[in-house]
Amino acid sequence: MEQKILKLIKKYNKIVIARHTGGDPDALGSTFAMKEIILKNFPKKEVYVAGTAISRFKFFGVHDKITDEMQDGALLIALDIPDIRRLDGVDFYKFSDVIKIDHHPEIDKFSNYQIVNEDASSACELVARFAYKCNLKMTKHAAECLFMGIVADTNRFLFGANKKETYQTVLQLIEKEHINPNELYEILYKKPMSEVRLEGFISLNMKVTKNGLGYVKISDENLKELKTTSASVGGLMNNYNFIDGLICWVVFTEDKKNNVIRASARSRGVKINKLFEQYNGGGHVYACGAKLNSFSEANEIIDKLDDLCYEYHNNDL
Ligand SMILES: [Mn+2]
Repeated sequence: MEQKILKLIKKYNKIVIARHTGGDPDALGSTFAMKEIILKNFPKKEVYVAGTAISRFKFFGVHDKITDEMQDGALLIALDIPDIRRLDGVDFYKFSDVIKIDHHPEIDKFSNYQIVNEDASSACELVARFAYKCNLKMTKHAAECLFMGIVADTNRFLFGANKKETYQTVLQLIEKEHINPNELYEILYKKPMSEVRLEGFISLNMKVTKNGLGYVKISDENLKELKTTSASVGGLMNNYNFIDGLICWVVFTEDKKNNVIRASARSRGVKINKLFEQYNGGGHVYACGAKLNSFSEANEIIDKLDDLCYEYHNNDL
């Protein structure tokens, strides 16, 4: 498949690379690295990166404003995205061909040229493996982007920590591209005090059911007091892992600007993606999100997640 994908990339002069809405380091890292790799190897191509800019992650690169002209008859490379609906900044139906490289459970099969590997740590790992397998030249900055995506999606090698392919990929990035992980960690993990206080708020206010579900609701008023926004919650979710008695945790945050309640959930064993798909959301088996209409929908999710936790314990015993 790698060779087929490379052939398709070679065929097109105009290429747009896109990822899921709410860009995270894996989504940003994979798209910008892919752009640089293509340009390094095929400098004459026009390559654009779609998506809303994420101010915190300027390091990765500058997004392009995608016009009809850029999309018409062009090749779309969709990275870190399992469904058409959540593609950020492109009109899927304008493109002539689509390549998909992703590590989420598949939702839409929208490409015949795809690498979908749920066992991979990240889209960045898959892009790195693709590049090395095809003997493509890499840039140092592309390697840095890829490293950061792997680090972020594995939460510094906590998730999927037994997979040797992830370490092999990182070793290649360090050996061949001479990246310096220490410098990159600062870009990923330096955070404002307001975020630390938000983390404290979640810790203090998390209610835990006897089935091991933790949940917190954060109102707009709370966010104002904490001098932060609903967008900050997602990045903190992984911090509640490895807590005794907690197997699933969910945070609901009021997003007044968009008039939704953002739900973000993580799990250490209970499969939660199907439930979130029912609420117009989704994600990974153990890491999901959704945008809800109200806190009463949040209460429904709390009840259903608690049931899942109950079932999980009782199947396990
Ligand atoms: Mn990812």
